[in-house]
Order: sequence, then structure tokens, then C-alpha cells
Amino acid sequence: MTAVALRLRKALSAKGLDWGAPVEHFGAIGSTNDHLKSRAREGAPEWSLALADQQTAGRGRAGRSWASPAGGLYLSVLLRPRRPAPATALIPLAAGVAVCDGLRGIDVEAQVKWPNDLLVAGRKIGGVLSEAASNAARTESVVVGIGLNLATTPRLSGVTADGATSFARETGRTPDRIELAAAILAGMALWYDALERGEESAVCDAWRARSVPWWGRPVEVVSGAERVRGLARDIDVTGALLLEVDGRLLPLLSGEAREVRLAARNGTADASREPR
Ligand code: BT5
Repeated sequence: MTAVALRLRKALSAKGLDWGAPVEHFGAIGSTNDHLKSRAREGAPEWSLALADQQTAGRGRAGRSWASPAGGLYLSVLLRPRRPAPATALIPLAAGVAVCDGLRGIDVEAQVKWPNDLLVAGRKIGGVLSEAASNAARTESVVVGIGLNLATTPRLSGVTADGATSFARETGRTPDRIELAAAILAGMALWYDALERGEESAVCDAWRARSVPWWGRPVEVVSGAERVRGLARDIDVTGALLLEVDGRLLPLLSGEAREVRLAARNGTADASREPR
């Protein structure tokens, strides 16, 4: 076990969490999620962890990449949920709550943005990538990956370049990555246990309380070739974003969401569903 893995175990046990599951640390790896998914297939136990100093093939959702230079936090955790859907659908939101609280615990006013972004002052400081493997009967495993920009703000090309931030950019400080990881994992344990007890609404409430305050405002969600505009109303217990479109609530399960301007035409949301 590396010194970093040992330090993470110690930080967890200082929080009263004696981590029975394997804790693996890598200087560099393709993707901690890919690694833990293959461990999951080999039968690794729940709460197995993979942590990397940098990733060479870090992944976001839908085939997007995640810039993972040294100086960030790249952490994946393996869960084996016993409860069926919709509880499993809320795991990414529960993780978002845990990451948000980890950052707030070190004085960064983070917010969650549906479905999986962590923002500070409107810029993306991190994200969650949750990947489930199921058989015919049930969800066998969920690998939850967390990426956070800490010491450096990655250089991203194009429109996302100014959309990213880091802990250092926001505070002028560099946090202790291991202490932060332990705090996030303690939060994960708390909210995941709530889900396993059937307390979906508690997780939804916690998520709402940390969300960007866009309720009642026009939001656009892009998913593949489809674009939906409507008023953000709420999330539901399946983790879907509820958009009001033409007076009806439309649940959206995935996509990229952003606030949009009011349509000049009539001063209300330009609520429409149309191909891009
Ligand atoms: C995410 O995807 O936000 C989920 C990121 C999860 C990364 C973790 S790191 C540990 C584990 N192992 C992995 O391989 N992944 C997980 P998504 O919502 O699809 O956001 C991806 C988009 O964010 C990209 O298309 C860029 O626009 C932008 N982006 C990429 N890298 C970024 C970064 N470091 N900081 C801010 N924005 C970034």
C-alpha cells in the first residue's frame, strides 16, 4: 500500500470509518472509474476505493473527457446497492451532496447543478461520473467517480475554457487532498446509507438545498440531438429534472443543463422541444 493510501485510511479512521475494503492509490492511471469497474467484475467488495494523482484518460459522461492533471482529486468508490431503483438513480445526486459538503467544510461555497456538476460562483470545479453495471435482476455495482480541480485550473479549449475553476483559483490556497477525500467519503457513507434505508426524499431535500437557485427560471437541457427548454421546477425521486414545458412537467433523466435568457417575445420562457 502506498503512503497516500495509508494516509487516506488513517484520515477515514479518524472520522470513525474503519475502511475494511481495499484502498488503491496510483501515481498515474487511465481512469480510476475504469480501474474500479474491472475490480468490480472481479468481485471487489463494496467501498473499494481507487485514488490517482493524475489520469491519462479521465472520463466525463457520454464519451466526454475529464482533464486530470496532477494537483486534482480523482477518486472512485465502488457501491453494491441492495435497494432497487429508484434509490440507485439517486446515488449520483447523493455523491454531489457529499462533494459539495466536503468543499463547504473547507470554506468554498460550492453548489450542485443537475445532474452532476459542482460549481463555485457559476464555474465548474468538479463533476461526478456514476456508472452502474446490472444483470437481469438487479444493479450489481455502481462505480462513483469524483473529479475535483484543486491546485490547478485545467486548460480547456473552446467555450468551456472560462467555465472551469479550481480550489486554488477561488481561495488562493491548496487544500489537503486526502483530508478532503476522507470528508467526501464520510458524506457519501451518510447519504448512501440514507438511500439504503429508503430515505430517498431526504437525499432529494439535501440536494435541493445545495442546488443552484434556478427554480422557476428558464433552463435548456441538451441530450444527444434533442434540446428541451422550459422552467426548472424541481427534481423527483428518480433524480430526474422536472422542466415545465407548455404547462406540463416533463421529467428529464439526463443531459447538459444551463440557464437561458427569457425570450424577448413575451417575457416568458421560450419553452420548446426541438431537434438541434
Ligand atoms: C463530469 O462529466 O463532470 C464527470 C467528471 C468525473 C471525473 C471523475 S475523475 C475520477 C473518475 N474517473 C474518471 O475517469 N472519471 C471520474 P461531464 O458532465 O460529462 O463533464 C465533462 C465536461 O466538463 C467536458 O466536456 C469539458 O467541457 C468539461 N471539463 C473537462 N475536464 C474538466 C475539468 N477538469 N474541470 C472542469 N471542467 C472540465
